[in-house]
Amino acid sequence: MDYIKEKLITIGRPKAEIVKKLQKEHGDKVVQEVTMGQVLSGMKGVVSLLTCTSKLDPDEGIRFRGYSIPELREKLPKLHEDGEPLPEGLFYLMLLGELPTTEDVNFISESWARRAQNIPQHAFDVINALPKSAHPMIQFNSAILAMSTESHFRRAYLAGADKKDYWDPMYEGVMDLISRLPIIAAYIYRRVFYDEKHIEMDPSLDWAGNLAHMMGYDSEEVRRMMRLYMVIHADHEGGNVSAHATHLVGSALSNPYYSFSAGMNGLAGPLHGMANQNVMHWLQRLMDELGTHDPSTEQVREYAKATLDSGRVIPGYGHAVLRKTDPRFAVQLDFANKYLPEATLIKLVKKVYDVVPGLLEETGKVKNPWPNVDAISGSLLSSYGITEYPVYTMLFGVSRALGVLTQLIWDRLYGLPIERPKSQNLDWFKEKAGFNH
Ligand code: AMX
Repeated sequence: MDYIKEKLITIGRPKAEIVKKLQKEHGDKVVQEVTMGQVLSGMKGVVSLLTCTSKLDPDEGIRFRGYSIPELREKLPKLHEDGEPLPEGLFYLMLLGELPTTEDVNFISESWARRAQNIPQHAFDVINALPKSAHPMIQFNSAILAMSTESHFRRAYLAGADKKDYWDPMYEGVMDLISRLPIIAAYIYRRVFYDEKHIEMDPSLDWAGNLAHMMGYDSEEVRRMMRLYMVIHADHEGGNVSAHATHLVGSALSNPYYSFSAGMNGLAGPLHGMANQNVMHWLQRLMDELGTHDPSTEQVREYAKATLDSGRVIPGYGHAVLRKTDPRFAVQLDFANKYLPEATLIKLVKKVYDVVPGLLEETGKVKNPWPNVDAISGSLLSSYGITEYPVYTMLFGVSRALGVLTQLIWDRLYGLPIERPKSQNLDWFKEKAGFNH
């Protein structure tokens, strides 16, 4: 057993005992009252999940095991003094709840580089069987499902593993799956946009650096941006669609490939991860229709207003939980101000930021008029030359694996049961409301 697994089980067993105790001895404690409005608005604010990897505050934004993004940028190991933290370090933090050393990060980097070597050929065959015009998320998810033939978890379950040991094959599967996602994503990218001219992985590189390398970007600048991108998209508490779907499917003891694939189907929705691609289409159409890359603030306002008047959402703005500017937006803006002060798209993003919150507030119905992570992430990628918008959600997905799959290991450590909330029909809700029509 490697030392990370040793640590995990040492930390995990007592916590699993606490979860059991809470269930058994405090099971009848009322934790919250739930209103009809909450249920009918998609369970907003209803506490119904146990998630330890990260926590989202409406005003402050995300904290990963207690650390904000600015703190992570300071405290997690980096390759260079002025670099960005390595996602391997964030994975370690989310898994074990403590900050990693450089040696810990190197251990994970090497483990992922080794595990990434064994992708079954049929995962690539499945991708190749799809038309190149199929959205990258279709290709990505098909490959993820195809790789479930390799599932340690499935094999261990069929072999009759003890329930309290399920976390172990889950850990093995999660490590394999995370290690392979950059290869799969880069393969799809080069297949669709670079005439199938694939680039081999470089085992000496870190996980995110390798992704940039295999996509065809070898400058230290792009690698730095990719590390930031992979860190900030990694997790957003347990109730968002991709995290919740992964957890829900995992609760049926589905293997990590099935579970993560479910999460990725959710990420592909326009109100969730696909928003990053849609922001770019929205900005591109704005520039095309106005015939300029440098529109006036008034022109941007009119364009945004026309979007709202036609009954569409402005992508990249609003959030189901956040009530302030997303710190993931703020950190990317900070990064862009430092490294890309003259980038046309970043200037446009700032103009949109100047006018859209006010317009959304004027509607009187939008609960959060501020930008989310997707309002700028595509402009950052595009400014570094990664201009193919359809791959943006897939890159989000590669990063999201870090958080949701770490939580899946913890779900099995805690021995969480199958998830089964109660549903009711309309008559039940009408009766509760005393609604007699
Ligand atoms: N533009 C226009 N209208 C918006 C809006 C936006 N950006 N954000 C919210 N609204 C509207 C809603 O559509 C809803 O309208 P309705 O009452 O007519 O149905 C009303 O405002 C109230 O919605 P809400 O309670 O403020 O938001 P929500 O929790 O229901 O939805 C979200 C949250 C993110 C889906 C929504 O803000 C949205 O559609 N934003 C644009 C898409 C986007 O950027 N998604 C990415 C989110 C981050 C992520 O997951 N990656």
